[in-house]
Amino acid sequence: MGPERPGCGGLSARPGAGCRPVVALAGNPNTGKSTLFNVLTGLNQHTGNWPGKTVLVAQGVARHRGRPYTIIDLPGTYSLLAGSLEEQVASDFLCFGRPHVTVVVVDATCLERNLNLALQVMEVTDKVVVCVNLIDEAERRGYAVDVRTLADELGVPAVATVAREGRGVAELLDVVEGLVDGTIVTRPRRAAYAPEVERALRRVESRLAGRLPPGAAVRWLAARALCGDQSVLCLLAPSSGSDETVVVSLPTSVRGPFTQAENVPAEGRVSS
Ligand SMILES: Nc1nc2c(ncn2[C@@H]2O[C@H](COP(=O)(O)OP(=O)(O)OP(=O)(O)O)[C@@H](O)[C@H]2O)c(=O)[nH]1
Ligand SMILES: [Mg+2]
Repeated sequence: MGPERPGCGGLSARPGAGCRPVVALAGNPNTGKSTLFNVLTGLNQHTGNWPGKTVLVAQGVARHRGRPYTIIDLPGTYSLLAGSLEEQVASDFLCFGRPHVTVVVVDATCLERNLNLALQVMEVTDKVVVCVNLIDEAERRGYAVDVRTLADELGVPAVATVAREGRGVAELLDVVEGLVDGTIVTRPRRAAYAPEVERALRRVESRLAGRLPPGAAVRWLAARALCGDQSVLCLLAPSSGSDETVVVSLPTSVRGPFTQAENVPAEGRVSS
């Protein structure tokens, strides 16, 4: 990992967290993450700046069936393809911090927009549960959300909640426990890319593999590199003595599946 890419920094999930499982709350802005966080932790939290950044991240402890969990309230983000500082922090934590479980909090009243992030998180990790929050608001508007079918379609558990009233939170924690213990096994639905994209991904993955900590989200980071994400491309910086140069680029026509971000350059040139 490059020095400017601290990953999870002081909020490291695995090292230093003892045996307490780490659970990240991710989601679009305003989906009820902090409300859920407060219910889970009983406001037993502290907030701190992301190392080297000005993004506030709250961290607290939840207990379920006598077992403690570290809960991380990530900043609201529409995408893991880092555009804003918040997106970068959330993406870095999920890619490098490797929480044991990621809860993607989605707004039941606008599922379609929210599921974009859920699908991206499912590219990074298979330890995912979708928390369909604001169910009360959806019901008030006459929407019925079929959480079971949603879970079947996504290949990961989905739980309906009303975080503001604590509804569904115990069930959510049961699922988190099952994911941590491995009694719940997911099969995240993942994007199938065109053959040329898959070939490019494999090529970048193999170059990234030896430069990342074990368990890092290599495929997702390779996708970010193909989108021209400089922070990932810098991980492919030349090893000393190497003068080999690799051009990582994709035609615009095949970059669509990866990103809708406007600030992603058309191609990234890296040395490796
Ligand atoms: N009706 C209803 N309102 C909720 C629910 N959960 C949260 N809210 C409300 O939704 C608003 C946003 O909640 P937050 O917890 O701040 O949302 P957030 O995801 O942390 O927002 P950001 O940190 O900006 O990304 C607040 O007014 C909450 O009271 C819910 O289940 N039902
Ligand atoms: Mg919040």
